[in-house]
Amino acid sequence: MTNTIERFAKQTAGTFHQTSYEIAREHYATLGVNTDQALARLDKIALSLHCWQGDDVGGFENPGGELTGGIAATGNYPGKARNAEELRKDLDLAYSLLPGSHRLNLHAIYLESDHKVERNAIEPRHFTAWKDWAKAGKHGVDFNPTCFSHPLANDGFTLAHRDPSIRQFWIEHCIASRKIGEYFGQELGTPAVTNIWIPDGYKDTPADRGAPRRRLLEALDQVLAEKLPHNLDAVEPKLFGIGSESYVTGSMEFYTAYAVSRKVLLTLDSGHFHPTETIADKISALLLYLDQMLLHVSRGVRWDSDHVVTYGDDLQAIAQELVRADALERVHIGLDYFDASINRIAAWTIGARSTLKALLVALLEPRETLQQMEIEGDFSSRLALQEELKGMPAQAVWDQFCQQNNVPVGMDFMKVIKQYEQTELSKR
Ligand code: RNT
Ligand code: ZN
Repeated sequence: MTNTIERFAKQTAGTFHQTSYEIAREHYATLGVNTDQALARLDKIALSLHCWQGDDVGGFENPGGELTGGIAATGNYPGKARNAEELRKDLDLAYSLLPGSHRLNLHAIYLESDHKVERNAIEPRHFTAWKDWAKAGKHGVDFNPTCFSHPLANDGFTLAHRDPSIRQFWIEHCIASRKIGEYFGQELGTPAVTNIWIPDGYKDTPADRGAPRRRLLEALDQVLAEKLPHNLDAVEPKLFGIGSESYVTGSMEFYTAYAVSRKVLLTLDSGHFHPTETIADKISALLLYLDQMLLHVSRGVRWDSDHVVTYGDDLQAIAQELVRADALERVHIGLDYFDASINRIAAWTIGARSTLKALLVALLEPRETLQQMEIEGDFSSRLALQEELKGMPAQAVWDQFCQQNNVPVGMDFMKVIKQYEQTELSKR
């Protein structure tokens, strides 16, 4: 396998010529699209890379502990990060293969401490190494309380638990997490988005759907009571999880109304809806009522399976909506998937590069022309142009973006990853 990629990379190395970009630029110019402007805009977009792809959502609080909460990473590809140092090293490699400057999305269980720290007692000092690393690499950091993989989450409820003491524990954990978000926001000079996702729900038909929702509402109000200027709060709805197929307390309707009434961010995870339901069309509607949003870009295959994001229709539609709705300033873009069956650094890199490419293609749309056709009622031309655009030389513009950012062009990034596999991952 390694030989194939080495041979392939050798053959393709340097096949990108500046002239390809120049031709593409001219081609786009005939449609009134300025490719240089699109690249300049793309350069400003920071994706939030999810730390949990690097170790199958394990974290370092309880090494070897079970992943619970109705989510699952399948596969046993060798070389996963076993500690924070290894994870940061792997992340450094992934970032070096991405054009542009990007953020890190950290979960509470990735804390560093030489003794066990209860989740409701986590503090910024458990994250100083992450802060130093982020500062050095100029990464903004986003944060998440971890309301799963814990004995007090074992019966399937956390913030909506009927037992007040268990509920209190998770309220305290979420408050502590927000303070860590605030710490990162302040230290790094860019606000952290702290996203609350809880697994709470029932496997089978509940007798009372309302009571847990009321408890969740009251718990969230307690969690969010204190204003933290460098922290942005987000809440993430879900339709179902493994073991919560019939009822999830934090549903789309629950959190949409919550986010609108409490003026917090709503998180849309592309895997959290009915299998054929996509999130692109939700963005422009919700942005009429919300100041900002968070996306968890993921890929469900038949269920919320968290496959690596690929350059498909769903991803393109999300990117188009962000650009067409002029929403890039208001929507934070995070990735959320965990595939343990392939090289984990490749998983990050492939998903992030595809997301950036989708954003680029959206930025290369002759938006005003298409909208003008629509205004004039010329839907035939709108359709014709939409189809024409699919064959435009976007790949040459993407290659140019990689080249001008000094990151590998084309498949060359896989060669770097394969090398790292030999020198680093194979030793783990
Ligand atoms: C679970 C949610 C949530 C998690 C992460 C690990 O379905 O998507 O965002 O994936 O918190
Ligand atoms: Zn998510």
